[in-house]
Amino acid sequence: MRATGPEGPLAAIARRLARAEASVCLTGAGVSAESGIPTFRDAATGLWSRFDPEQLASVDGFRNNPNLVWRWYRERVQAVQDARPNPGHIALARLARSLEGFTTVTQNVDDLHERAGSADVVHLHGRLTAYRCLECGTPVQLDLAQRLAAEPPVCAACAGLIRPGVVWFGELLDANLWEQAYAACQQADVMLVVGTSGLVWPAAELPLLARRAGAHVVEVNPEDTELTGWADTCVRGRSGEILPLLADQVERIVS
Ligand code: BJW
Ligand code: ZN
Repeated sequence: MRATGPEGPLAAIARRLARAEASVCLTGAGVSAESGIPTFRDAATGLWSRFDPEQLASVDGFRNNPNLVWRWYRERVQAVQDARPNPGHIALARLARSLEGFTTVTQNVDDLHERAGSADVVHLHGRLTAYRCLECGTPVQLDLAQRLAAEPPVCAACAGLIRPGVVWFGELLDANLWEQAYAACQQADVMLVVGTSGLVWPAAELPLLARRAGAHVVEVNPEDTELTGWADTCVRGRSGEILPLLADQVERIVS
Protein backbone atom coordinates (compact mmCIF):
# COMPACT_ATOMS: atom_id res chain seq x y z
CA MET A 1 0.00 0.00 0.00
CA ARG A 2 1.30 3.45 -0.91
CA ALA A 3 0.02 6.66 0.68
CA THR A 4 0.97 9.72 -1.31
CA GLY A 5 -0.33 13.08 -2.44
CA PRO A 6 -2.59 13.18 -5.48
CA GLU A 7 -0.03 13.94 -8.23
CA GLY A 8 1.96 10.69 -8.22
CA PRO A 9 -0.57 7.89 -8.39
CA LEU A 10 -3.38 9.53 -10.36
CA ALA A 11 -1.89 8.92 -13.79
CA ALA A 12 -1.33 5.25 -12.94
CA ILE A 13 -4.86 4.87 -11.55
CA ALA A 14 -6.29 6.55 -14.66
CA ARG A 15 -4.40 4.10 -16.90
CA ARG A 16 -5.70 1.16 -14.87
CA LEU A 17 -9.27 2.47 -15.11
CA ALA A 18 -8.98 3.08 -18.85
CA ARG A 19 -7.88 -0.48 -19.55
CA ALA A 20 -10.27 -2.11 -17.04
CA GLU A 21 -13.14 -4.17 -18.41
CA ALA A 22 -15.13 -3.29 -15.30
CA SER A 23 -14.65 -0.99 -12.35
CA VAL A 24 -16.64 -0.01 -9.29
CA CYS A 25 -16.72 2.90 -6.89
CA LEU A 26 -17.98 2.64 -3.29
CA THR A 27 -18.83 6.01 -1.79
CA GLY A 28 -19.64 7.14 1.74
CA ALA A 29 -20.62 10.31 3.53
CA GLY A 30 -17.28 11.98 2.78
CA VAL A 31 -18.20 12.39 -0.88
CA SER A 32 -21.13 14.62 0.14
CA ALA A 33 -19.19 16.55 2.81
CA GLU A 34 -18.13 19.23 0.34
CA SER A 35 -21.81 19.77 -0.48
CA GLY A 36 -22.33 20.77 3.15
CA ILE A 37 -23.84 17.47 4.32
CA PRO A 38 -22.17 16.48 7.61
CA THR A 39 -20.55 13.05 7.74
CA PHE A 40 -21.70 10.63 10.45
CA ARG A 41 -18.67 10.28 12.63
CA ASP A 42 -17.00 13.68 12.65
CA ALA A 43 -16.74 14.31 16.41
CA ALA A 44 -17.54 18.03 16.19
CA THR A 45 -19.99 18.40 13.32
CA GLY A 46 -20.94 14.81 12.49
CA LEU A 47 -24.55 13.76 12.24
CA TRP A 48 -24.18 11.70 15.39
CA SER A 49 -22.26 14.21 17.50
CA ARG A 50 -25.39 15.00 19.54
CA PHE A 51 -26.97 11.54 19.71
CA ASP A 52 -26.21 7.88 20.20
CA PRO A 53 -26.39 6.33 16.71
CA GLU A 54 -28.17 3.23 17.92
CA GLN A 55 -30.83 5.51 19.38
CA LEU A 56 -31.50 7.22 16.09
CA ALA A 57 -30.72 4.71 13.38
CA SER A 58 -32.57 1.62 14.59
CA VAL A 59 -36.11 0.27 14.70
CA ASP A 60 -36.04 0.33 18.51
CA GLY A 61 -34.86 3.93 18.46
CA PHE A 62 -37.73 4.89 16.18
CA ARG A 63 -40.27 3.00 18.28
CA ASN A 64 -38.97 4.60 21.50
CA ASN A 65 -38.98 8.14 20.20
CA PRO A 66 -40.50 8.42 16.70
CA ASN A 67 -40.69 12.20 16.77
CA LEU A 68 -37.01 12.64 17.66
CA VAL A 69 -35.90 10.28 14.91
CA TRP A 70 -38.35 11.76 12.40
CA ARG A 71 -37.07 15.30 13.15
CA TRP A 72 -33.47 14.15 12.75
CA TYR A 73 -34.34 12.87 9.29
CA ARG A 74 -36.38 15.99 8.59
CA GLU A 75 -33.24 18.12 9.18
CA ARG A 76 -31.35 15.93 6.76
CA VAL A 77 -34.12 16.06 4.12
CA GLN A 78 -33.88 19.85 4.31
CA ALA A 79 -30.06 19.81 4.17
CA VAL A 80 -30.04 17.59 1.08
CA GLN A 81 -32.76 19.71 -0.51
CA ASP A 82 -30.57 22.80 -0.03
CA ALA A 83 -27.36 21.07 -1.15
CA ARG A 84 -25.89 20.79 -4.63
CA PRO A 85 -23.64 18.08 -6.06
CA ASN A 86 -19.97 18.97 -5.61
CA PRO A 87 -17.07 18.41 -8.03
CA GLY A 88 -16.53 14.91 -6.58
CA HIS A 89 -20.06 13.77 -7.49
CA ILE A 90 -19.71 15.36 -10.91
CA ALA A 91 -16.35 13.67 -11.53
CA LEU A 92 -17.83 10.26 -10.70
CA ALA A 93 -20.61 10.85 -13.23
CA ARG A 94 -17.91 11.78 -15.77
CA LEU A 95 -16.02 8.55 -15.01
CA ALA A 96 -19.21 6.53 -15.47
CA ARG A 97 -19.73 8.13 -18.90
CA SER A 98 -16.10 7.63 -19.98
CA LEU A 99 -15.60 4.06 -18.83
CA GLU A 100 -17.27 0.81 -19.88
CA GLY A 101 -18.76 -1.18 -17.02
CA PHE A 102 -18.40 1.44 -14.26
CA THR A 103 -20.76 0.82 -11.31
CA THR A 104 -21.42 3.32 -8.54
CA VAL A 105 -22.33 1.82 -5.17
CA THR A 106 -23.12 4.26 -2.38
CA GLN A 107 -23.88 4.03 1.30
CA ASN A 108 -25.36 7.51 1.11
CA VAL A 109 -29.08 8.08 1.33
CA ASP A 110 -28.94 11.45 -0.47
CA ASP A 111 -29.53 11.81 -4.22
CA LEU A 112 -26.47 13.91 -5.03
CA HIS A 113 -24.90 11.26 -7.29
CA GLU A 114 -28.06 11.20 -9.41
CA ARG A 115 -28.31 15.00 -9.45
CA ALA A 116 -24.70 15.07 -10.71
CA GLY A 117 -25.68 12.79 -13.60
CA SER A 118 -24.87 9.26 -12.39
CA ALA A 119 -27.41 6.62 -13.39
CA ASP A 120 -28.24 3.22 -11.85
CA VAL A 121 -26.57 4.05 -8.54
CA VAL A 122 -26.80 1.15 -6.07
CA HIS A 123 -28.05 2.68 -2.81
CA LEU A 124 -27.02 0.04 -0.27
CA HIS A 125 -28.49 1.91 2.72
CA GLY A 126 -31.68 3.10 1.00
CA ARG A 127 -32.78 6.60 0.09
CA LEU A 128 -34.03 9.62 1.98
CA THR A 129 -36.82 10.04 -0.58
CA ALA A 130 -38.30 6.56 0.05
CA TYR A 131 -40.72 5.85 2.88
CA ARG A 132 -42.70 2.86 4.07
CA CYS A 133 -44.94 1.77 6.92
CA LEU A 134 -43.04 0.56 10.00
CA GLU A 135 -45.68 -2.11 10.64
CA CYS A 136 -46.96 -3.43 7.31
CA GLY A 137 -44.11 -2.31 5.03
CA THR A 138 -46.36 -0.62 2.46
CA PRO A 139 -44.28 1.87 0.43
CA VAL A 140 -45.57 5.43 0.74
CA GLN A 141 -44.95 8.47 -1.46
CA LEU A 142 -44.58 11.66 0.56
CA ASP A 143 -44.41 15.15 -0.87
CA LEU A 144 -41.85 17.60 0.47
CA ALA A 145 -44.32 19.22 2.90
CA GLN A 146 -45.11 15.80 4.42
CA ARG A 147 -41.41 14.94 4.60
CA LEU A 148 -40.76 18.21 6.44
CA ALA A 149 -43.71 17.82 8.83
CA ALA A 150 -42.98 17.85 12.57
CA GLU A 151 -44.20 14.29 13.12
CA PRO A 152 -44.29 11.10 11.06
CA PRO A 153 -47.52 10.49 9.12
CA VAL A 154 -49.50 7.31 9.70
CA CYS A 155 -50.18 4.50 7.24
CA ALA A 156 -53.52 4.61 5.41
CA ALA A 157 -53.67 0.79 5.46
CA CYS A 158 -52.90 -0.02 9.12
CA ALA A 159 -52.35 3.28 10.99
CA GLY A 160 -48.73 2.32 11.68
CA LEU A 161 -46.08 5.01 11.68
CA ILE A 162 -44.37 5.90 8.40
CA ARG A 163 -40.58 5.51 8.57
CA PRO A 164 -37.74 6.58 6.29
CA GLY A 165 -36.82 3.95 3.68
CA VAL A 166 -33.24 3.65 4.88
CA VAL A 167 -31.33 0.71 6.38
CA TRP A 168 -30.96 1.00 10.11
CA PHE A 169 -28.58 -0.92 12.38
CA GLY A 170 -29.65 -4.53 12.77
CA GLU A 171 -31.60 -4.50 9.52
CA LEU A 172 -30.71 -6.54 6.47
CA LEU A 173 -29.65 -4.80 3.29
CA ASP A 174 -31.93 -5.30 0.29
CA ALA A 175 -30.82 -8.64 -1.18
CA ASN A 176 -30.98 -7.48 -4.84
CA LEU A 177 -28.91 -4.39 -4.15
CA TRP A 178 -26.35 -6.41 -2.21
CA GLU A 179 -26.16 -8.90 -5.12
CA GLN A 180 -25.54 -6.04 -7.56
CA ALA A 181 -22.81 -4.55 -5.38
CA TYR A 182 -21.25 -7.94 -4.74
CA ALA A 183 -21.22 -8.83 -8.46
CA ALA A 184 -19.69 -5.47 -9.38
CA CYS A 185 -16.90 -6.06 -6.84
CA GLN A 186 -16.29 -9.61 -8.08
CA GLN A 187 -15.96 -8.41 -11.67
CA ALA A 188 -14.01 -5.20 -11.09
CA ASP A 189 -10.41 -4.76 -12.17
CA VAL A 190 -10.27 -1.49 -10.22
CA MET A 191 -12.23 -0.37 -7.17
CA LEU A 192 -12.35 3.21 -5.91
CA VAL A 193 -13.29 3.57 -2.22
CA VAL A 194 -14.19 7.20 -1.59
CA GLY A 195 -15.15 9.04 1.59
CA THR A 196 -16.08 6.15 3.85
CA SER A 197 -14.73 5.25 7.28
CA GLY A 198 -15.23 1.54 6.52
CA LEU A 199 -16.73 1.05 9.97
CA VAL A 200 -20.13 -0.25 8.94
CA TRP A 201 -20.69 -3.79 7.74
CA PRO A 202 -21.48 -5.40 5.39
CA ALA A 203 -20.62 -2.43 3.09
CA ALA A 204 -17.09 -2.39 4.54
CA GLU A 205 -16.58 -5.92 3.30
CA LEU A 206 -16.94 -4.93 -0.37
CA PRO A 207 -13.36 -3.65 -0.86
CA LEU A 208 -12.07 -6.83 0.78
CA LEU A 209 -14.17 -8.95 -1.60
CA ALA A 210 -12.97 -6.95 -4.60
CA ARG A 211 -9.34 -7.24 -3.55
CA ARG A 212 -9.64 -11.01 -3.04
CA ALA A 213 -11.20 -11.28 -6.50
CA GLY A 214 -8.19 -9.49 -8.00
CA ALA A 215 -9.18 -5.82 -8.12
CA HIS A 216 -6.70 -3.01 -7.56
CA VAL A 217 -8.26 -1.10 -4.65
CA VAL A 218 -7.77 2.68 -4.43
CA GLU A 219 -8.80 4.65 -1.34
CA VAL A 220 -9.56 8.37 -1.70
CA ASN A 221 -9.90 9.96 1.72
CA PRO A 222 -8.18 12.77 3.65
CA GLU A 223 -7.54 10.34 6.52
CA ASP A 224 -6.58 6.75 7.23
CA THR A 225 -9.58 4.45 7.71
CA GLU A 226 -10.40 0.87 8.65
CA LEU A 227 -9.95 0.04 4.96
CA THR A 228 -6.55 1.66 4.45
CA GLY A 229 -4.71 -1.58 5.11
CA TRP A 230 -6.68 -3.25 2.30
CA ALA A 231 -5.98 -0.60 -0.30
CA ASP A 232 -3.31 -1.04 -2.96
CA THR A 233 -3.06 2.72 -3.41
CA CYS A 234 -4.19 5.51 -1.09
CA VAL A 235 -4.71 9.04 -2.33
CA ARG A 236 -4.92 11.44 0.59
CA GLY A 237 -7.18 14.42 -0.05
CA ARG A 238 -10.76 15.52 -0.54
CA SER A 239 -12.85 13.75 -3.13
CA GLY A 240 -13.93 17.10 -4.60
CA GLU A 241 -10.30 17.85 -5.38
CA ILE A 242 -8.94 14.41 -6.28
CA LEU A 243 -11.74 12.95 -8.40
CA PRO A 244 -11.91 15.80 -10.97
CA LEU A 245 -8.15 15.40 -11.54
CA LEU A 246 -8.66 11.67 -12.01
CA ALA A 247 -11.59 12.21 -14.41
CA ASP A 248 -9.47 14.67 -16.44
CA GLN A 249 -6.71 12.07 -16.78
CA VAL A 250 -9.13 9.28 -17.74
CA GLU A 251 -10.84 11.46 -20.35
CA ARG A 252 -7.47 12.35 -21.85
CA ILE A 253 -6.67 8.63 -22.25
CA VAL A 254 -10.00 7.40 -23.59
CA SER A 255 -10.87 10.32 -25.88
C1 BJW B 1 -13.96 12.66 3.17
C2 BJW B 1 -14.16 14.01 3.03
C3 BJW B 1 -13.96 14.54 1.75
C4 BJW B 1 -14.58 13.54 5.07
N1 BJW B 1 -13.60 13.74 0.76
N2 BJW B 1 -13.59 11.89 2.16
C5 BJW B 1 -19.68 -5.86 15.14
C6 BJW B 1 -18.82 -6.22 14.10
C7 BJW B 1 -19.25 -6.19 12.78
C8 BJW B 1 -20.54 -5.79 12.46
C9 BJW B 1 -21.39 -5.44 13.50
C10 BJW B 1 -20.96 -5.48 14.80
N3 BJW B 1 -21.98 -5.07 15.59
C11 BJW B 1 -23.04 -4.78 14.81
C12 BJW B 1 -22.69 -5.01 13.53
C13 BJW B 1 -23.55 -4.82 12.33
C14 BJW B 1 -23.73 -3.36 11.97
C15 BJW B 1 -22.38 -2.64 11.95
O1 BJW B 1 -21.67 -2.64 10.97
N4 BJW B 1 -22.02 -1.97 13.03
C16 BJW B 1 -20.72 -1.32 13.13
C17 BJW B 1 -20.92 0.12 13.59
C18 BJW B 1 -19.83 -2.12 14.02
N5 BJW B 1 -24.31 -3.38 10.64
C19 BJW B 1 -25.61 -3.50 10.46
O2 BJW B 1 -26.40 -3.56 11.38
C20 BJW B 1 -26.08 -3.64 9.02
N6 BJW B 1 -26.95 -4.74 8.92
C21 BJW B 1 -26.52 -6.00 9.19
O3 BJW B 1 -25.36 -6.24 9.49
O4 BJW B 1 -27.51 -6.94 9.09
C22 BJW B 1 -27.21 -8.22 9.65
C23 BJW B 1 -27.61 -8.17 11.09
C24 BJW B 1 -28.92 -8.37 11.42
C25 BJW B 1 -29.30 -8.36 12.76
C26 BJW B 1 -28.35 -8.09 13.76
C27 BJW B 1 -27.02 -7.83 13.40
C28 BJW B 1 -26.65 -7.88 12.06
C29 BJW B 1 -26.86 -2.41 8.59
C30 BJW B 1 -26.00 -1.19 8.59
C31 BJW B 1 -26.85 0.02 8.21
C32 BJW B 1 -26.06 1.32 8.41
N7 BJW B 1 -26.94 2.38 8.28
C33 BJW B 1 -26.41 3.76 8.38
C34 BJW B 1 -27.63 4.68 8.55
C35 BJW B 1 -28.41 4.77 7.24
C36 BJW B 1 -29.55 5.71 7.32
C37 BJW B 1 -29.10 7.13 7.51
O5 BJW B 1 -28.33 7.66 6.71
O6 BJW B 1 -29.55 7.70 8.49
O7 BJW B 1 -25.69 4.10 7.20
S1 BJW B 1 -25.20 3.95 9.66
C38 BJW B 1 -24.23 5.17 8.80
O8 BJW B 1 -22.90 4.65 8.58
C39 BJW B 1 -24.88 5.29 7.42
C40 BJW B 1 -23.68 5.31 6.52
O9 BJW B 1 -24.06 4.92 5.21
C41 BJW B 1 -22.76 4.34 7.19
C42 BJW B 1 -21.33 4.47 6.78
O10 BJW B 1 -20.80 5.71 7.14
P1 BJW B 1 -19.75 6.41 6.19
O11 BJW B 1 -20.40 6.75 4.91
O12 BJW B 1 -18.52 5.61 6.11
O13 BJW B 1 -19.51 7.81 6.96
P2 BJW B 1 -18.50 8.16 8.16
O14 BJW B 1 -18.98 9.43 8.76
O15 BJW B 1 -18.29 7.02 9.06
O16 BJW B 1 -17.10 8.42 7.41
C43 BJW B 1 -16.90 9.55 6.56
C44 BJW B 1 -15.54 9.41 5.90
O17 BJW B 1 -15.41 10.46 4.96
C45 BJW B 1 -14.35 9.54 6.87
O18 BJW B 1 -13.42 8.50 6.60
C46 BJW B 1 -13.74 10.91 6.50
O19 BJW B 1 -12.31 10.94 6.67
C47 BJW B 1 -14.11 11.01 5.06
N8 BJW B 1 -14.18 12.37 4.54
N9 BJW B 1 -14.50 14.54 4.28
C48 BJW B 1 -13.39 12.42 1.02
N10 BJW B 1 -14.12 15.88 1.54
ZN1 ZN C 1 -49.16 0.00 7.43
